[in-house]
Amino acid sequence: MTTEVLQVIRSDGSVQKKLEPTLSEEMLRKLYRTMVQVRALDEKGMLLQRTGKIGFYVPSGGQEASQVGAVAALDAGDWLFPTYRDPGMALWRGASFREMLAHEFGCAEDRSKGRQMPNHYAFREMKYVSISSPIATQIPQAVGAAMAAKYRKTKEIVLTSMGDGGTSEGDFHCGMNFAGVYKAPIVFYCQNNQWAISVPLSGQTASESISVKAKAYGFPGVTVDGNDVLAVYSAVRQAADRARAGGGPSFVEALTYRMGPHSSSDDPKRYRPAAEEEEWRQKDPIDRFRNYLKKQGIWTEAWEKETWDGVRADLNEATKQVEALGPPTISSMFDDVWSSIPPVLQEQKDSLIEYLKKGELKDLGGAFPL
Ligand SMILES: Cc1ncc(C[n+]2csc(CCOP(=O)(O)OP(=O)(O)O)c2C)c(N)n1
Ligand SMILES: [Mg+2]
Repeated sequence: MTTEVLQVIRSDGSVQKKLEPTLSEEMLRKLYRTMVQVRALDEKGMLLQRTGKIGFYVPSGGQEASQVGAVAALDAGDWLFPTYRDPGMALWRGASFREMLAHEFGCAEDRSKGRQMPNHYAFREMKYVSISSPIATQIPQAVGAAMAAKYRKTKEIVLTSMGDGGTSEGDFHCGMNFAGVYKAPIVFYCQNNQWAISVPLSGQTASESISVKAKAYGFPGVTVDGNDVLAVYSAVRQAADRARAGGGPSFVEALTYRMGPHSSSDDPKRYRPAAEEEEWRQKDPIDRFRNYLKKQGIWTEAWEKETWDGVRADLNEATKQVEALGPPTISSMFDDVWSSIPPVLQEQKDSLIEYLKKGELKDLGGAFPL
């Protein structure tokens, strides 16, 4: 038996009519623009890292449809427990490049004050919960948040995202089991990008698919073409509706590909065949959606140019602004842990400030040491 893969947009842009969601032209344009934003942010992020301006970057090119299609299917008040490869979920909900780059630089305007790893965004007002570095630890947290929403009868639901590698963690199985038993209003969303750093999918699981694992926990699982933004949208929408209606959890697996390296510290040429990368380049999610928009009569060459030019101009402007901000104050490392600072720490803070006043410690560079 093999798992069926849901697809709405065929590779030439034609559509499986009976599966096509009804979306406004404005929504379709926003989906495309956000996917372009993700791709452009990637270009900028890698460039900034390679020129030594930021220490580290996690690209997500190839997974634009997976990120954006999923978040677009939720209500604005639903909770997100994402991974480091989900910047598109924040962009969809209105994060600005300035906020995102401030975080990458770990600069004075970074909401995490340079204390988190780059790409570990957090946007409280968007219910985009701070990324957890240890993979899959966000899953039990997300189930807990879903249970809280259920007890409070808020009608909010939760989506937690994970990679294929994340599904081998104990936290994945623990979260899935608990959610199944207690009918938590949650969508488990796996972006199966075929690799967990250098470990291929075949080294991750002997199951016929990842979505089939949901069956063992007593709820439905589907696999979709993750490079097809409308297929992702439809599957997540269905899962979200079910959760909101009290039907409990669902699992959605999006088949996609990490087109770039795992991070700026990785070189995939050392472990994966160029032919495989080429094969997936042919399935580029932005090209696929563009073909669809062309067939719908929405896309024009002028709009394409305007979209890319606008996004790149925004990014360049945000980069300039953020570069001028400088790092957080050194003494800010004493903030936010205690509601009132204990005497022993106050003493250390005072003595550090005294030391800094002497001017011997001038420039820490502000760079992440990786
Ligand atoms: C518990 C834990 N083990 C190992 C790591 C190191 N690590 C970081 S990312 C990663 C691979 C994750 O792969 P996957 O879940 O498929 O997500 P992807 O990076 O492909 O999006 C590993 C092993 C970690 N961060 N946390
Ligand atoms: Mg992976």
